[in-house]
Amino acid sequence: MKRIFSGVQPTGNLHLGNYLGAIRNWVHLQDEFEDCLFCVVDLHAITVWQEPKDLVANTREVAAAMIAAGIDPKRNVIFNQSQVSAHAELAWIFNCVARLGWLDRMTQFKEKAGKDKERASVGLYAYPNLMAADILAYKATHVPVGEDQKQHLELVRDIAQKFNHDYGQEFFPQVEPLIFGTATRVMSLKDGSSKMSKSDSSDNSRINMTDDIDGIARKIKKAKTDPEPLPSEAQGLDGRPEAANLVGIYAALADTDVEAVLGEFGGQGFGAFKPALADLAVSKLSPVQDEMRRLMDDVAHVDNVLHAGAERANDLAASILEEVQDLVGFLRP
Ligand code: AQP
Repeated sequence: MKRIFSGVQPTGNLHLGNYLGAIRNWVHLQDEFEDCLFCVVDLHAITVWQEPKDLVANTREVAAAMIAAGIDPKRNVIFNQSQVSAHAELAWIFNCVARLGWLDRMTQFKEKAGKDKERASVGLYAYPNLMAADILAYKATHVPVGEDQKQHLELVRDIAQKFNHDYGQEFFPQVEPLIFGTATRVMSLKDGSSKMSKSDSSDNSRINMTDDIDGIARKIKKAKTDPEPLPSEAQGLDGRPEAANLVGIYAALADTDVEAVLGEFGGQGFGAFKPALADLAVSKLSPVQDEMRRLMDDVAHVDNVLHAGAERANDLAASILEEVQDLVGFLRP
């Protein structure tokens, strides 16, 4: 059986990278896979400090974005992680399966902890173990993610393999990452070498899903570029990260590829390309944003979706967790 699991952290500033690299792809997957769980991963969010009232609002915002983008809550399970205790329970078991050396190699921890890793939370360090629990609590087989999560998924496979080996049973499946689309890594509008990120201190580095039309146009206009016109072939983007990023964003929004975009805009400068990109971004994002705003005004509906989703997720995870507890040797009622 094929089952999809994926998640987004409710850490505020949901951005175009989250939309193009994750949420929008999930909309397509719901037609391909019968069994999809999409999770607002609030347990992951608190690995760095979150103001409690912001966390609640951001949890609803991510759920609203999923629904507004076209993920059907009736056909899929949409829920927030903390409502399903199996995630935390299985994560503890995986804390005891994963090895320190494996976590030491995780580049995301190094990036997020920065120079002062002594002050990072233990949760941030153990984040990939919780991610393994998110996926394996449902024995999910496929996980759509952006490029940045590839290393964590390899660790999920290692944890599953070691658990199966230690407890002598092919219990957990080997998870396959699904990395697809033209926007697997949307970069910062201010620096083409770092990824567009919720936590970037510069708001101009990203297009937020809550930005209005003027904000989107202004940020694209101010985006860093170089003085050369756009090339006619993709190869000509080598060594031009900011140009490559804007062309990639255009291609993803237009549902086409980089070659087709360069076929249209090759030879033209950014003075012509940026307004076209801004118009495209506004026309593609506005309907989703309008629906997001409508949903954010209907908090009861969003909460009901998350609650109903959590009940279904709990049903799916409970029997898997019981089997794990039996394998590990935990006495249970
Ligand atoms: N820039 C990006 N381009 C493409 N995909 C991206 N994703 C994140 N950034 C980009 C994908 O979005 C999904 C949810 O990500 P997350 O909420 O777990 O956040 P993150 O990967 O830690 O990155 P963020 O959103 O920028 O947050 P911070 O600033 O905290 O690092 C994932 O599938 C991810 O691949």
